[in-house]
Amino acid sequence: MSADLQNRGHHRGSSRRRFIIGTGSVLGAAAIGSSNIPTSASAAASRSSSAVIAPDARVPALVIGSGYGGSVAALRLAQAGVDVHIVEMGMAWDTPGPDGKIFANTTSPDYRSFWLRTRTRQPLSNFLGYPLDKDVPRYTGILDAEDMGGIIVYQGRGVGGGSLVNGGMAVTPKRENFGAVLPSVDADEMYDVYYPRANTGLGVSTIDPAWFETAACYQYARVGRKHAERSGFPFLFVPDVYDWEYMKQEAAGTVPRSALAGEILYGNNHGKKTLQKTYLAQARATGKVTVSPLHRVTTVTPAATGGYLVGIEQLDTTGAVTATKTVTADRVFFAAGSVGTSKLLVRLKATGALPGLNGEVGKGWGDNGNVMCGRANHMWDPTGALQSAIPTAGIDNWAAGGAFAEVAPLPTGIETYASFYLSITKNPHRAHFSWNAASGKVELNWQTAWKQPSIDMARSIFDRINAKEGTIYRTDLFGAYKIWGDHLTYHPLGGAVLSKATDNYGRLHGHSGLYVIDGSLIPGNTSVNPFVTITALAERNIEEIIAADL
Ligand code: FAE
Repeated sequence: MSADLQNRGHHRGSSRRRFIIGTGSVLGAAAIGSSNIPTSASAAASRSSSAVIAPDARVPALVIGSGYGGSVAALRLAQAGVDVHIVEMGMAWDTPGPDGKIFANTTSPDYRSFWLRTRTRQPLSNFLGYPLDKDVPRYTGILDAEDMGGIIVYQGRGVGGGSLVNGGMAVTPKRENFGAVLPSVDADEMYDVYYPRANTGLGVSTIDPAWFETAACYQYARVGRKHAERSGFPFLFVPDVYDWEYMKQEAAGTVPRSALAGEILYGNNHGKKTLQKTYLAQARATGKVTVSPLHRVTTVTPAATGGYLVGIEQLDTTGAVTATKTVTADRVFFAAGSVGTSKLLVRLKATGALPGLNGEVGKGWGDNGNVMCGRANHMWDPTGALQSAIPTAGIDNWAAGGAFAEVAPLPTGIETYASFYLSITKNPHRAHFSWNAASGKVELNWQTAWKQPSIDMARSIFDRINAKEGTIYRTDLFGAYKIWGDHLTYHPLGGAVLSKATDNYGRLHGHSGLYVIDGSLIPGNTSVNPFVTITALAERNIEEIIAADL
């Protein structure tokens, strides 16, 4: 064995020991967390500033879900003078837990971290051969790892939807790719008006390039750039909604750390401009928007008196139903996310609650081609013990190889010598949702083998980098000897595709006054991270709906 390799082995060994010690404290933290759930189950939720919906309310506009689509709809309707009520199945996330923080850290998941699970289902399930998942108390936590049979779909739960848990990477697709993303939409309009409007509304900006060059917390991204460029791949800065000035202060030690404390998957306590701080704050400021957290829509059906009867379950923080309500809404906006909206619509059509919906409902679902992998670097290429949880860089091989890869952090707090990537790929497979009357559930026909094209496309980048650098894939992040994180997606898209299940502005066919305004409109792929496109499309559609329908 060469001296280098021996050194490397020694380093890995000590890393491993430190990591295990770290994991011990993580387990400890989880145990403390479990005994510290607020004793009154709904205490945290009920302290929300929201006035929950009355059991017999009648509202002009009801929005199901408070993610990107729902927040845009609520703000623009309110600005047009319409009273809006948002029904959100997750918590308000506006009240600190016993540790004084609203959100749990990525390295120490606790009761706040997962939606109604008794064991964590972490996207990176293993490290150095050791499984990382652990028991947690069942709670209406922030991240849902929804098992759709063949694929785990990660989604945010709470007021703010996916903006609560995502990396904030705010990417506008390249214009030449837009025709494949939303074929029925006028690209000029999107790039001249709605993408700029969405970027402004979301508070998108790019890292200061000079700071990037010197910040210790982006050593991992600089290593990612070096490897990409040495293999001839275009490298680009990716905009984000994180407050970069705040991050500089985190690095300087003058404010509490959030991105630099590894906060991301289970929420950021500072710094990230979630929808709570942007669209939803503006919406509430109109005085015309109210929100019911821990309220889940179960049915929508035409009301005899006009409009729609909306069945709602009120939940406590164990997930138990504490009340049921039936309210009436003149118009209903489905913004429950790709999976949430698709599941509702497929069930409502199949059970006869909304018989007029067409046969396109539930179709055209894709995973945005998500696949993850890690690479093991040489010991002269450390990626840094301190890693900002907010990614800021990407490798673009879309045109040549069908892959766009985020250079992602591994914020473990120790030097791992690992480079980690989430690739978005041009995966051609599309699944559909269908109603299983026997189980009373909506199912997705995704097949695990459908990830192979994504792996092949991601390899168009990483095989080349590994060959050039003389490095190998990590095999310890997703199980024992498993290279690819091909069991999941962060980017569910489709299920109520624009111009198919709806008209070209999201009006559902078959029932007037019902709209889809979230990621389910987009047929499975955006070529980059999706929320800017979801937001821009929602801006476009709501403008037309307000002008023509209200
Ligand atoms: P979403 O934001 O999912 O909002 C739907 C809301 O509806 C949720 O709050 C649900 O709790 C709620 N809901 C569902 N069903 C019901 C019901 N029956 N009744 C009441 N409420 C309901 O939908 N995208 C990027 O562009 N950049 C990133 O860096 C990025 N990173 C990500 C990281 C992670 C870990 C995850 C999970 C996602 C990430 N995404 C990212 C994806 C992005 O968050 C996602 O595309 C959007 O949030 C989808 O927006 P929608 O409005 O469609």
